[in-house]
Amino acid sequence: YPWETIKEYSEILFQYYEGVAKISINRPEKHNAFTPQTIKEMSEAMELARQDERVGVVILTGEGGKAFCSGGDQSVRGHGGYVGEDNVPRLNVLDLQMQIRRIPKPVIAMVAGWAIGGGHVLHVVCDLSIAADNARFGQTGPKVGSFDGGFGASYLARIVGQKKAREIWYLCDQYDAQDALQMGLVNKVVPLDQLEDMTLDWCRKILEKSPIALRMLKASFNAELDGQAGIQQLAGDATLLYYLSEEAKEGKDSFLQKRKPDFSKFPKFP
Ligand code: 2NE
Repeated sequence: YPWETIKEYSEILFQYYEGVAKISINRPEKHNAFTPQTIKEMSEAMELARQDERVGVVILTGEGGKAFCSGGDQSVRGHGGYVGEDNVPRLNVLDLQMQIRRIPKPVIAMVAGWAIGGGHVLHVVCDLSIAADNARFGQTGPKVGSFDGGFGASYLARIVGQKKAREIWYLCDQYDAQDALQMGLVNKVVPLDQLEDMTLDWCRKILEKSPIALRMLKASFNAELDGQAGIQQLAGDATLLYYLSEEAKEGKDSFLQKRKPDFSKFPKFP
Protein backbone atom coordinates (compact mmCIF):
# COMPACT_ATOMS: atom_id res chain seq x y z
CA TYR A 1 0.00 0.00 0.00
CA PRO A 2 1.27 3.52 -0.75
CA TRP A 3 1.63 4.65 2.87
CA GLU A 4 2.77 8.25 3.06
CA THR A 5 4.99 9.39 5.93
CA ILE A 6 3.24 11.90 8.19
CA LYS A 7 6.33 12.64 10.26
CA GLU A 8 9.84 11.18 10.46
CA TYR A 9 10.88 9.64 13.78
CA SER A 10 13.92 7.70 14.92
CA GLU A 11 12.27 4.67 16.58
CA ILE A 12 8.84 4.48 14.96
CA LEU A 13 7.20 4.91 11.57
CA PHE A 14 4.16 7.19 11.39
CA GLN A 15 2.22 6.89 8.15
CA TYR A 16 -1.11 7.72 6.51
CA TYR A 17 -3.26 5.98 3.90
CA GLU A 18 -6.92 6.57 3.02
CA GLY A 19 -8.25 7.68 6.42
CA VAL A 20 -5.92 5.42 8.43
CA ALA A 21 -2.88 6.42 10.51
CA LYS A 22 -0.34 3.68 11.18
CA ILE A 23 2.02 3.89 14.14
CA SER A 24 4.66 1.20 13.88
CA ILE A 25 7.50 0.46 16.30
CA ASN A 26 10.68 0.25 14.22
CA ARG A 27 13.19 -1.67 16.34
CA PRO A 28 12.89 -5.15 14.81
CA GLU A 29 16.41 -6.10 15.95
CA LYS A 30 15.02 -6.01 19.54
CA HIS A 31 11.65 -7.52 18.66
CA ASN A 32 10.30 -3.96 18.84
CA ALA A 33 11.05 -3.48 22.55
CA PHE A 34 10.35 0.11 23.54
CA THR A 35 12.57 2.72 25.16
CA PRO A 36 11.35 6.01 26.68
CA GLN A 37 12.14 7.60 23.30
CA THR A 38 9.98 5.03 21.42
CA ILE A 39 7.07 5.82 23.72
CA LYS A 40 7.64 9.57 23.46
CA GLU A 41 7.44 9.29 19.68
CA MET A 42 4.38 7.00 19.77
CA SER A 43 2.69 9.36 22.16
CA GLU A 44 3.27 12.37 19.92
CA ALA A 45 2.10 10.42 16.86
CA MET A 46 -1.06 9.32 18.69
CA GLU A 47 -1.81 12.95 19.54
CA LEU A 48 -1.20 14.01 15.93
CA ALA A 49 -3.51 11.20 14.75
CA ARG A 50 -6.13 12.41 17.21
CA GLN A 51 -5.95 15.97 15.88
CA ASP A 52 -5.83 14.97 12.20
CA GLU A 53 -9.35 15.24 10.79
CA ARG A 54 -8.49 12.94 7.90
CA VAL A 55 -7.84 10.08 10.32
CA GLY A 56 -10.74 7.84 11.36
CA VAL A 57 -8.85 4.76 12.55
CA VAL A 58 -5.37 4.19 13.98
CA ILE A 59 -3.35 1.00 13.46
CA LEU A 60 -0.74 0.14 16.07
CA THR A 61 1.87 -2.35 14.96
CA GLY A 62 5.56 -3.31 14.80
CA GLU A 63 7.93 -3.55 11.85
CA GLY A 64 9.52 -6.75 10.59
CA GLY A 65 6.78 -9.40 10.82
CA LYS A 66 8.45 -11.13 13.78
CA ALA A 67 7.21 -8.97 16.65
CA PHE A 68 4.43 -6.57 17.47
CA CYS A 69 6.30 -5.48 20.61
CA SER A 70 8.34 -7.30 23.27
CA GLY A 71 7.71 -4.73 26.01
CA GLY A 72 10.14 -2.45 27.75
CA ASP A 73 13.73 -2.63 26.51
CA GLN A 74 15.43 -4.48 29.36
CA SER A 75 18.84 -3.18 28.32
CA VAL A 76 17.84 0.39 29.26
CA ARG A 77 15.91 -0.52 32.36
CA GLY A 78 17.50 1.32 35.25
CA HIS A 79 16.77 2.21 38.82
CA GLY A 80 13.04 3.11 38.87
CA GLY A 81 12.13 2.77 35.21
CA TYR A 82 13.38 2.75 31.63
CA VAL A 83 16.17 5.26 31.15
CA GLY A 84 16.52 7.51 28.14
CA GLU A 85 19.23 9.89 26.96
CA ASP A 86 18.27 12.38 29.68
CA ASN A 87 19.10 9.71 32.30
CA VAL A 88 15.61 10.00 33.80
CA PRO A 89 13.87 6.66 34.56
CA ARG A 90 10.37 6.53 33.08
CA LEU A 91 7.30 4.28 32.73
CA ASN A 92 5.76 6.54 30.10
CA VAL A 93 4.08 3.57 28.39
CA LEU A 94 1.34 3.91 31.00
CA ASP A 95 0.49 7.36 29.60
CA LEU A 96 0.42 5.89 26.09
CA GLN A 97 -2.06 3.25 27.28
CA MET A 98 -4.33 6.06 28.47
CA GLN A 99 -3.99 7.84 25.13
CA ILE A 100 -4.99 4.69 23.25
CA ARG A 101 -8.11 4.42 25.39
CA ARG A 102 -8.88 8.14 25.21
CA ILE A 103 -8.46 8.88 21.51
CA PRO A 104 -12.05 9.06 20.20
CA LYS A 105 -11.24 6.91 17.19
CA PRO A 106 -10.90 3.11 17.08
CA VAL A 107 -7.32 1.82 17.53
CA ILE A 108 -6.56 -1.57 15.99
CA ALA A 109 -3.57 -3.65 17.09
CA MET A 110 -2.15 -5.43 14.05
CA VAL A 111 -0.13 -8.20 15.64
CA ALA A 112 2.51 -10.27 13.88
CA GLY A 113 4.89 -12.32 16.01
CA TRP A 114 5.58 -11.52 19.64
CA ALA A 115 3.22 -9.43 21.76
CA ILE A 116 4.95 -9.88 25.08
CA GLY A 117 5.17 -8.07 28.43
CA GLY A 118 4.38 -4.36 28.14
CA GLY A 119 3.93 -5.02 24.41
CA HIS A 120 1.15 -7.46 25.19
CA VAL A 121 -0.58 -4.83 27.33
CA LEU A 122 -0.43 -2.37 24.42
CA HIS A 123 -2.48 -4.72 22.23
CA VAL A 124 -4.82 -5.46 25.16
CA VAL A 125 -5.77 -1.78 25.51
CA CYS A 126 -6.44 -1.34 21.78
CA ASP A 127 -10.08 -1.43 20.70
CA LEU A 128 -9.56 -4.40 18.41
CA SER A 129 -6.73 -6.87 17.76
CA ILE A 130 -6.09 -8.69 14.51
CA ALA A 131 -3.41 -11.36 14.73
CA ALA A 132 -1.27 -13.10 12.15
CA ASP A 133 -0.99 -16.86 12.50
CA ASN A 134 2.59 -16.42 13.78
CA ALA A 135 1.49 -14.22 16.71
CA ARG A 136 2.55 -15.21 20.23
CA PHE A 137 1.10 -13.62 23.33
CA GLY A 138 2.08 -13.49 26.98
CA GLN A 139 3.21 -11.60 30.05
CA THR A 140 6.72 -11.99 31.47
CA GLY A 141 6.68 -9.57 34.41
CA PRO A 142 7.06 -12.01 37.32
CA LYS A 143 9.91 -13.68 35.37
CA VAL A 144 11.87 -10.51 34.66
CA GLY A 145 11.04 -8.48 37.76
CA SER A 146 8.10 -6.38 36.65
CA PHE A 147 4.31 -6.25 36.56
CA ASP A 148 1.50 -4.10 35.20
CA GLY A 149 -1.30 -4.13 37.76
CA GLY A 150 -3.29 -1.44 35.92
CA PHE A 151 -4.98 -2.17 32.61
CA GLY A 152 -2.48 -5.01 32.20
CA ALA A 153 -4.25 -6.88 35.01
CA SER A 154 -7.78 -5.51 35.44
CA TYR A 155 -8.64 -4.89 31.80
CA LEU A 156 -7.03 -8.16 30.76
CA ALA A 157 -9.27 -9.89 33.31
CA ARG A 158 -12.33 -8.16 31.83
CA ILE A 159 -11.38 -9.60 28.46
CA VAL A 160 -10.33 -13.17 29.26
CA GLY A 161 -11.82 -13.62 32.74
CA GLN A 162 -10.19 -13.66 36.17
CA LYS A 163 -8.89 -17.24 36.11
CA LYS A 164 -7.27 -16.94 32.69
CA ALA A 165 -5.75 -13.50 33.47
CA ARG A 166 -4.21 -14.86 36.65
CA GLU A 167 -2.87 -17.87 34.74
CA ILE A 168 -1.32 -15.57 32.12
CA TRP A 169 0.47 -13.50 34.78
CA TYR A 170 1.37 -16.21 37.31
CA LEU A 171 2.72 -18.79 34.84
CA CYS A 172 4.18 -16.42 32.18
CA ASP A 173 3.35 -18.99 29.48
CA GLN A 174 3.13 -18.08 25.81
CA TYR A 175 -0.06 -18.51 23.82
CA ASP A 176 -0.44 -18.89 20.07
CA ALA A 177 -2.90 -17.04 17.86
CA GLN A 178 -5.55 -19.76 18.08
CA ASP A 179 -5.31 -19.82 21.89
CA ALA A 180 -5.73 -16.04 21.85
CA LEU A 181 -8.76 -16.25 19.57
CA GLN A 182 -10.33 -18.88 21.77
CA MET A 183 -9.99 -16.77 24.91
CA GLY A 184 -11.35 -13.63 23.21
CA LEU A 185 -7.98 -11.89 23.41
CA VAL A 186 -8.00 -11.16 19.65
CA ASN A 187 -10.81 -10.57 17.18
CA LYS A 188 -9.45 -12.44 14.19
CA VAL A 189 -6.53 -14.60 13.04
CA VAL A 190 -5.25 -14.48 9.46
CA PRO A 191 -2.20 -15.78 7.59
CA LEU A 192 0.75 -13.41 8.01
CA ASP A 193 0.72 -12.35 4.35
CA GLN A 194 -2.92 -11.25 4.68
CA LEU A 195 -2.53 -9.34 7.94
CA GLU A 196 -2.37 -5.82 6.50
CA ASP A 197 -5.06 -6.56 3.88
CA MET A 198 -7.47 -7.78 6.53
CA THR A 199 -6.66 -4.93 8.91
CA LEU A 200 -7.23 -2.33 6.18
CA ASP A 201 -10.44 -4.11 5.23
CA TRP A 202 -11.68 -3.70 8.81
CA CYS A 203 -10.51 -0.06 8.77
CA ARG A 204 -12.55 0.57 5.60
CA LYS A 205 -15.66 -0.92 7.19
CA ILE A 206 -15.17 1.30 10.24
CA LEU A 207 -14.51 4.40 8.12
CA GLU A 208 -17.93 3.95 6.46
CA LYS A 209 -19.63 4.27 9.86
CA SER A 210 -20.82 7.38 11.72
CA PRO A 211 -17.81 8.98 13.48
CA ILE A 212 -19.94 10.31 16.33
CA ALA A 213 -21.61 6.94 16.90
CA LEU A 214 -18.15 5.31 17.05
CA ARG A 215 -16.89 8.03 19.38
CA MET A 216 -19.85 7.62 21.74
CA LEU A 217 -19.51 3.84 21.72
CA LYS A 218 -15.80 3.97 22.56
CA ALA A 219 -16.49 6.38 25.43
CA SER A 220 -19.37 4.18 26.60
CA PHE A 221 -17.29 1.01 26.60
CA ASN A 222 -14.59 2.87 28.53
CA ALA A 223 -16.99 4.46 31.04
CA GLU A 224 -18.02 1.14 32.50
CA LEU A 225 -14.44 0.39 33.57
CA ASP A 226 -12.98 3.85 34.08
CA GLY A 227 -15.29 5.15 36.82
CA GLN A 228 -15.29 8.92 37.26
CA ALA A 229 -12.69 9.38 34.49
CA GLY A 230 -14.82 7.29 32.13
CA ILE A 231 -17.94 9.28 32.94
CA GLN A 232 -15.96 12.46 32.35
CA GLN A 233 -15.03 11.25 28.86
CA LEU A 234 -18.59 10.23 28.01
CA ALA A 235 -19.99 13.45 29.50
CA GLY A 236 -17.47 15.46 27.46
CA ASP A 237 -18.87 13.86 24.34
CA ALA A 238 -22.41 14.65 25.49
CA THR A 239 -21.31 18.28 25.87
CA LEU A 240 -19.88 18.21 22.36
CA LEU A 241 -23.27 17.07 21.01
CA TYR A 242 -25.09 19.68 23.12
CA TYR A 243 -22.83 22.44 21.75
CA LEU A 244 -24.00 21.45 18.28
CA SER A 245 -27.65 22.16 19.22
CA GLU A 246 -29.66 25.37 18.75
CA GLU A 247 -30.65 25.14 22.40
CA ALA A 248 -27.04 25.43 23.62
CA LYS A 249 -26.32 28.16 21.06
CA GLU A 250 -29.25 30.19 22.43
CA GLY A 251 -27.51 30.20 25.83
CA LYS A 252 -24.25 31.48 24.38
CA ASP A 253 -25.90 33.97 21.99
CA SER A 254 -28.07 35.49 24.73
CA PHE A 255 -25.01 36.06 26.91
CA LEU A 256 -23.08 37.74 24.09
CA GLN A 257 -26.14 39.83 23.11
CA LYS A 258 -26.67 40.84 26.75
CA ARG A 259 -30.27 39.60 26.82
CA LYS A 260 -32.24 37.01 28.74
CA PRO A 261 -32.04 33.54 27.13
CA ASP A 262 -35.28 32.25 25.61
CA PHE A 263 -35.34 28.47 25.93
CA SER A 264 -39.17 28.29 25.63
CA LYS A 265 -39.16 26.93 22.09
CA PHE A 266 -37.00 23.92 22.94
CA PRO A 267 -38.77 20.64 23.67
CA LYS A 268 -38.91 19.08 27.11
CA PHE A 269 -38.68 15.50 25.95
CA PRO A 270 -40.51 12.91 28.07
C1 2NE B 1 10.00 -12.13 23.02
C2 2NE B 1 10.91 -13.32 23.29
C3 2NE B 1 10.14 -14.45 23.98
C4 2NE B 1 11.43 -13.83 21.91
O1 2NE B 1 12.37 -14.85 22.07
P1 2NE B 1 13.33 -15.26 20.83
O2 2NE B 1 14.17 -16.39 21.34
O3 2NE B 1 12.53 -15.47 19.62
O4 2NE B 1 14.22 -13.98 20.52
P2 2NE B 1 15.44 -13.37 21.35
O5 2NE B 1 16.72 -13.94 20.86
O6 2NE B 1 15.18 -13.47 22.81
O7 2NE B 1 15.31 -11.82 20.96
C5 2NE B 1 15.92 -11.28 19.78
C6 2NE B 1 16.71 -10.06 20.19
O8 2NE B 1 15.81 -9.11 20.74
C7 2NE B 1 16.23 -8.77 22.05
C8 2NE B 1 17.00 -9.99 22.52
O9 2NE B 1 17.85 -9.68 23.58
C9 2NE B 1 17.72 -10.41 21.27
O10 2NE B 1 18.83 -9.56 21.05
P3 2NE B 1 20.32 -10.19 20.79
O11 2NE B 1 20.61 -11.07 21.96
O12 2NE B 1 20.16 -10.97 19.50
O13 2NE B 1 21.20 -8.99 20.68
N1 2NE B 1 15.09 -8.50 22.88
C10 2NE B 1 13.90 -9.10 22.84
N2 2NE B 1 13.06 -8.60 23.75
C11 2NE B 1 13.74 -7.63 24.37
C12 2NE B 1 13.42 -6.70 25.40
N3 2NE B 1 12.17 -6.67 25.97
N4 2NE B 1 14.35 -5.85 25.81
C13 2NE B 1 15.56 -5.83 25.23
N5 2NE B 1 15.94 -6.67 24.25
C14 2NE B 1 15.03 -7.56 23.81
C15 2NE B 1 12.14 -12.92 24.14
O14 2NE B 1 12.96 -12.08 23.39
C16 2NE B 1 11.78 -12.29 25.43
O15 2NE B 1 11.33 -12.94 26.37
N6 2NE B 1 11.99 -10.97 25.52
C17 2NE B 1 11.84 -10.21 26.74
C18 2NE B 1 10.37 -9.89 26.98
C19 2NE B 1 10.22 -9.11 28.26
O16 2NE B 1 10.47 -9.63 29.33
N7 2NE B 1 9.82 -7.83 28.19
C20 2NE B 1 9.74 -6.93 29.28
C21 2NE B 1 8.52 -7.19 30.13
S1 2NE B 1 8.25 -5.99 31.42
C22 2NE B 1 7.46 -4.70 30.56
O17 2NE B 1 7.47 -4.67 29.38
C23 2NE B 1 6.77 -3.61 31.30
C24 2NE B 1 6.03 -3.85 32.43
O18 2NE B 1 5.90 -5.09 32.89
C25 2NE B 1 5.41 -2.81 33.12
C26 2NE B 1 5.51 -1.54 32.64
C27 2NE B 1 6.24 -1.30 31.50
C28 2NE B 1 6.86 -2.31 30.82
